Amino acid sequence: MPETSTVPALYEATRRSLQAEPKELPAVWLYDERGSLLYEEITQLPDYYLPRRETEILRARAGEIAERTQARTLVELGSGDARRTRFLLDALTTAGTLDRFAPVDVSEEILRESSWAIAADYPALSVEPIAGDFGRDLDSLPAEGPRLVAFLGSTIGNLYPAQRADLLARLSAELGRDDALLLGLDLVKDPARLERAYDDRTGVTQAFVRNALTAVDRELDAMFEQRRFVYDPRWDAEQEWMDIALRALTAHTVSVARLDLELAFEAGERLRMEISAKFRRERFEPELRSAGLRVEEWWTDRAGDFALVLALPE
Ligand code: SAH
Ligand code: AVI
Repeated sequence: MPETSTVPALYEATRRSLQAEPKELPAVWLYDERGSLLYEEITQLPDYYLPRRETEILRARAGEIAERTQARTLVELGSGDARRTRFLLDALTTAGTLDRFAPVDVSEEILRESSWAIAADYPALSVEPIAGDFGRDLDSLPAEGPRLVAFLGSTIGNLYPAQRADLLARLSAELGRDDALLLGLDLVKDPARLERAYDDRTGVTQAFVRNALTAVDRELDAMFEQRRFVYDPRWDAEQEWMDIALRALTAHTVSVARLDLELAFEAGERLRMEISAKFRRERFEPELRSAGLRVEEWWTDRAGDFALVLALPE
């Protein structure tokens, strides 16, 4: 689970979310060791097109990104197994500018493993992992520029618009003249395709989401029972996000001992586990602008499913 310093903040955030309307669990609970492995399995699913589309763009553009940014430091937020980051590491190594990689992730196990693997495969690189929450712990990023901050996989879509605005504003304040931001964004598309991507036939996505309940039961001495909930992912057309929840089958109460909470669920009540926002250029570009960033490049894959955006401070 998360680094010790982030635990009290996570517990407090969990209490607030569980008492909110609708009830919710912070998405960080999805990424314990098993959750990170399940997410890696998701990235191999035919219905979950995101990583393949992002790979297509990275393959085509990594060289150009390296040339434009001349990055000496690559920071990656929510790095996970950093599989697709290797396109950037390769291109920046070839360009001869990179000497430091700083992956930031709340899931310590996957951070440790991926840092070891990258340090072994890129021996000239200084690998400096930061175990922490990118919503809180951006103060300790390495200072040596030019820096490229990558936030891949459309993980920015797992933040609410206000959290997203806050993160973009803080990144913009952190970035110097020579630094750049690289964002992977899943784009709005046919809802049927989106719903299939989050409700795959093999049930891996459902297992990934349900695993967060198991994590909360274990870590917070909670008594969530899987059989009392059904998996309920929905496209919210107004917000343009996937709203991913578990829905209570019957009215019942759940105790969360470490938070001293008794939660009453009504029959049919949803417990939101995450949102996954989808983007359009005409809506996202103004968001970047309000944060003091501008789009330098907006690349998409051939099918127009996914975008990779290079943004610079204004
Ligand atoms: N970038 C990888 C992994 C995406 S999965 C890819 O594109 O495939 C999302 C990653 O973000 C997970 O590794 C998870 O542990 C991490 N994560 C989620 N919320 C986080 C937070 N608030 N702070 C830091 N890392 C977070
Ligand atoms: C990490 N993040 C971008 C994934 C997504 O698509 O929102 C998490 C995920 N949830 C279910 N499947 C994948």
